[in-house]
Amino acid sequence: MRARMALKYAGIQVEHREIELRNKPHSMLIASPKGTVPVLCADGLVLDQSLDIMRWALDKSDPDGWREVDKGVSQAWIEKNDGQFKVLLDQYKYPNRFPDLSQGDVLNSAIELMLKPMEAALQSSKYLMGNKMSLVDIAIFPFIRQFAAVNPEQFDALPFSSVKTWLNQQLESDLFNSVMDKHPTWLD
Ligand SMILES: N[C@@H](CCC(=O)N[C@@H](CS)C(=O)NCC(=O)O)C(=O)O
Repeated sequence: MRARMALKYAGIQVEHREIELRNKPHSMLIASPKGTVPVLCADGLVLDQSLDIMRWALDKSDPDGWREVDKGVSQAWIEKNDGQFKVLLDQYKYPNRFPDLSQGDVLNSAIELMLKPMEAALQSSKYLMGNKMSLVDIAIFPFIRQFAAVNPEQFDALPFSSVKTWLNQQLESDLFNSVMDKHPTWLD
């Protein structure tokens, strides 16, 4: 989702090949044996990390200055999201895979790690890195969207009104909605 959003924002046209994860096309695995999505083939490169695709797109065009933020702080947010928070998100999404973990503990860890710091940042500015949207908001938003969707009632009951406002603003944005269209499945 975040790779699609960055490509769209940068105005980059791609040939979009939607694939089925259960039936990965040979051409995809030839390009990227890692077998995860997204994969971007462009400029003679194969980029198979969504963050790399985002950065590649913004190197081409960054009309609203999504990368004009403090590098250390933005990197710290993204590393925390893609690292520890992603682990908690999977534990929260797939409790059957983690029978030894308590869902309450997982939720509390996610709150302490991510939601509380996000709420603090978003109480003082509209976006995570200040009053302008940045790469950090787009990189993190799909993960918070997934987190909220696991148990919407539980998420709604959390005392993080600024995070909810930020999430809703992203969900209602033209950019997000413009990348949500369905594509036919690519067959080699
Ligand atoms: N760090 C990678 C993670 C990519 C990833 O794990 N993608 C999942 C889907 S969200 C996937 O393709 N899994 C392979 C599979 O389920 O077979 C990125 O951000 O691009």
